[in-house]
Amino acid sequence: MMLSRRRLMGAGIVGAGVFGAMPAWARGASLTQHGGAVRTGFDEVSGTHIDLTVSEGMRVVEGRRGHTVAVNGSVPGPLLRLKEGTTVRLNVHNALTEDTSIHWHGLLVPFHLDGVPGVSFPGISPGASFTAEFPVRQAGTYWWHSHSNLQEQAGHYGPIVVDPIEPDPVQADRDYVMLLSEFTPMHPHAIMDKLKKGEGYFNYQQTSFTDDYPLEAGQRRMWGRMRMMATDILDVTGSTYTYLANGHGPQEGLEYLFNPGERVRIRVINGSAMSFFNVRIPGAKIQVVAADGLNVRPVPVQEFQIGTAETYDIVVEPRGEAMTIVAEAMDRSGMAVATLASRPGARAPVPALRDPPLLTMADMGMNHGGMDHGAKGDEMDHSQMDHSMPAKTTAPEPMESMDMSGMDMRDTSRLPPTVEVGPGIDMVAMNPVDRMGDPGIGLDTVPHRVLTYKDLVALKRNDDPRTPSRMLEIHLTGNMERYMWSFDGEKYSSVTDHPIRFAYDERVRVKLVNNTMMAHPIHLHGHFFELVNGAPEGFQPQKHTMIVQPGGYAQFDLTADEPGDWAFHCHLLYHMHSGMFQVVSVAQSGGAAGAAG
Ligand SMILES: [Cu+2]
Repeated sequence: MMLSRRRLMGAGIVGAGVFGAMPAWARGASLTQHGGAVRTGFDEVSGTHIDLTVSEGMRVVEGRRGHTVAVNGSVPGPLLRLKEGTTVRLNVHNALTEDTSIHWHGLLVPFHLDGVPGVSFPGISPGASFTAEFPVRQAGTYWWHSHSNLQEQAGHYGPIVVDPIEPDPVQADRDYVMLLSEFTPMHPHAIMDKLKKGEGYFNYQQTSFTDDYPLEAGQRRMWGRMRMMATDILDVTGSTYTYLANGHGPQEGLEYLFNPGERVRIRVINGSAMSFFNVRIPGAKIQVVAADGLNVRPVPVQEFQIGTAETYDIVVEPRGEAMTIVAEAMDRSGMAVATLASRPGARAPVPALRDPPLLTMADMGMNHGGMDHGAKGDEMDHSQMDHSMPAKTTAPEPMESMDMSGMDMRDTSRLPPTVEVGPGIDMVAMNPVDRMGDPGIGLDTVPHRVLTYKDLVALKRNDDPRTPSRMLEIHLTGNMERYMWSFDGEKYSSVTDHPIRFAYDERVRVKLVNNTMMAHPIHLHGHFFELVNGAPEGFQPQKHTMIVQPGGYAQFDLTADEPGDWAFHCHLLYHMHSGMFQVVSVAQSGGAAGAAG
């Protein structure tokens, strides 16, 4: 049965009555002045000439009201539906009272159209417009978002789907987008201030004398001595965030319709500012068919973690009347929810949040011999906690038997000379290991199959068979207490930058060493890189964003064949804003590097 994708993409939008009126945003006016409300969910815009208007307004999510930045009057903004092989002209109009920008996340574009103020263009002034016209060179699932200030947190983002020229290897009867994000009534700058003032401000799961975490006295003393917290999983949590699926809170009933026996494709996009999600559909088998827009050999899993800015396409064959899609925040402080429904209004049970995970020795970069992942049962009595699954084990690796006295988490002599040692570094991973096979924080002991980067294999052979000619090692560094984040100890500022330089068409292996205890989703603009994940030669999966697990390292191979200056940064918004950002400068063919500085 051929179904209208346009209609289906918008399924689940509430308050559809608003669509009829000519909204204020269509005239480029501020929603605030007109007293208009920002709509939830998105329309679709397609064709070769597309207009996007950025404006502000108020938005209510599950009874909580907040200032928001909307595009074409909705949060998320409209789905850009593009066609591979066409040339698209995107006009961005700024109806805000401050500068704005749009970055086309994952799309291969000339660098001056990439939408990063201060790197590739000056930004779009209030009242001004910017046009990006470029050939669409790829197919797949991507997204767009502001790269100005902290606008992304306030709602300035939306999905991109590019239809392929050639027949799609992924066959499905239904094709949906599930864009994950967060809502907070708090102003993004207020969040930034709170993060600067006190570590763990949003962490309501801190360890204390009266908690019931499975930590023993010795372990508690160890964490205390290091002035670190085993529950420091996400910086901003469900204490202020409502987690959203296509702009809908978990009570707001986003649903995707299906007929029994159909194959349903869901394009899962993590368009959040600060959240990692664990996605599962209890009772369903999930096949991961694409990562960051590019096809992979289908991987059957029951759960996967999606870092901020990553995308995964999945295929499911839902059974029964309804199935719940759960996107649980990595720290399990909340979830986004949607339903696969065989008829409107059909619902399946929503599982309770699982126990909050704890960081482990591996997350501190302390790899010790004989560490046996997943072998330790959790015999603690968690009767105080809300259990969704019996015998769930989120217990940390046993530490009580270890002699902690020889461990110095701040031994900066372990860092290479390329790292600038200063107050911006409060931790050094002692023995970082390749954590490509890691399913992500809190998922190493779940009793079902979870995706890891090692499962990903490109569907098509990669273009560039060359062995990298050099290795570039970059350290992810930070000071949690001061909320400072950096690459190689150097907080980014436009005044002091010296970009990472690549020769044109150079093939480089980049090793990212994470000296912090947080997972960072690192994004390179303008390119795809190949994960060094042990995939068969020529079939390393290509991505634009890669999670580097805490205390570990991850590697990618890059062919630097897109000349110009490109942003390279952690995609956690407040990490980027606090300095975990750098410019990558790729030289013109046969010329000097593009950067001026
Ligand atoms: Cu980060």
